[in-house]
Amino acid sequence: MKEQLAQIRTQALAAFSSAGSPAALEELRVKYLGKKGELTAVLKQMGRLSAQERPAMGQLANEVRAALEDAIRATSEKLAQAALQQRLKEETLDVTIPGTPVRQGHRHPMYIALDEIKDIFVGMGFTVLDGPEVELASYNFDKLNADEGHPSRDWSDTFYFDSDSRVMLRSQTSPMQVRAMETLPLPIRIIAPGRVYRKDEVDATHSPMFHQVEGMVIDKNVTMADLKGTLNLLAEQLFGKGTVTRFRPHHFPFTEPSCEMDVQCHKCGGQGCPTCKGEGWIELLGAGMIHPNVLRMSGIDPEVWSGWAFGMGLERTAMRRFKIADLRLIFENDVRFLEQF
Ligand code: 2NM
Repeated sequence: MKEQLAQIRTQALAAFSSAGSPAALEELRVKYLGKKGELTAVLKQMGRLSAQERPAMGQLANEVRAALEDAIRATSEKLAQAALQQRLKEETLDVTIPGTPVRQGHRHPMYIALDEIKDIFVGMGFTVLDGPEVELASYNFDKLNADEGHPSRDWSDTFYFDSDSRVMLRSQTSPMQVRAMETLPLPIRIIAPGRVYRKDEVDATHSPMFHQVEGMVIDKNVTMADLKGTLNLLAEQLFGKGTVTRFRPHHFPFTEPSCEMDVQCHKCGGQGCPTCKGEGWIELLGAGMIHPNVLRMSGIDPEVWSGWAFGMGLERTAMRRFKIADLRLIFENDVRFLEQF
């Protein structure tokens, strides 16, 4: 029995010290110290010993047990330490490694131009209005004096939602002007920038969605002179002092008289070049004195009040402002392009 105990001790200690994991160690603990373990089996034989032999053998057995338990505790600690070191090694975080740069976007040049336009008009006492892009045809056409047969009402030009042509994507921001006339107290000075939609194919100068800024003034004794003075100021503040403009007669259903305003070509100074297609002038906006019918339909007495209005394409204005050659650059949103402004 003595030899048995010595053998168990030697074998167990050797086994414990080579255990590679806590699980393996636990298996060994059960193998030697468990209920059906090898040491336990020896202890069960103690009953067969004589009364003289028993105390010494009992002491020896207890010593072996204590030695095994100590060894298990030590090995368990050693394994835990090793596991911790391994985890620390795996989870090493080098805080000195440079981070992945986050690519910054850039404000779109068209919105830079719009901010400038807003500032110019706000400086003259105008309010900036926002409105729905899904509009009633009555606001987009009827109340703007565009009669039933007007070509822009055609299905091939306008995005309608219903077969009765009553609800549509606005084709201009003028419906906002009508809403302003119906709701705001007079006098009115507003601009209405925003998206508008027309059934156009994409090319160098067209897109089915583009941006407009429209504006209007309604007060007593407002004349064409106010229109010209204000729009000349817009051109000078947007394109620089000394910018030359001209007004040509035109026709719109919602204004009478109507005109278009050109700015002299910045590239050639009016001589004619590829930028202005040999014209010397570049068209900037349409404008006119608000038609008495339009005022009347919105409940404003044209005998007392008069007003002027204008509409301009924002993409083309931004292209002129920043000398951008192709409309598609405006819509592509390539950051390398945007960053140049
Ligand atoms: C343009 C040209 C001329 C315009 C007119 C109105 C309203 F509502 F007051 F009648 N809003 N916008 C207008 C006038 C728009 O765009 C080329």
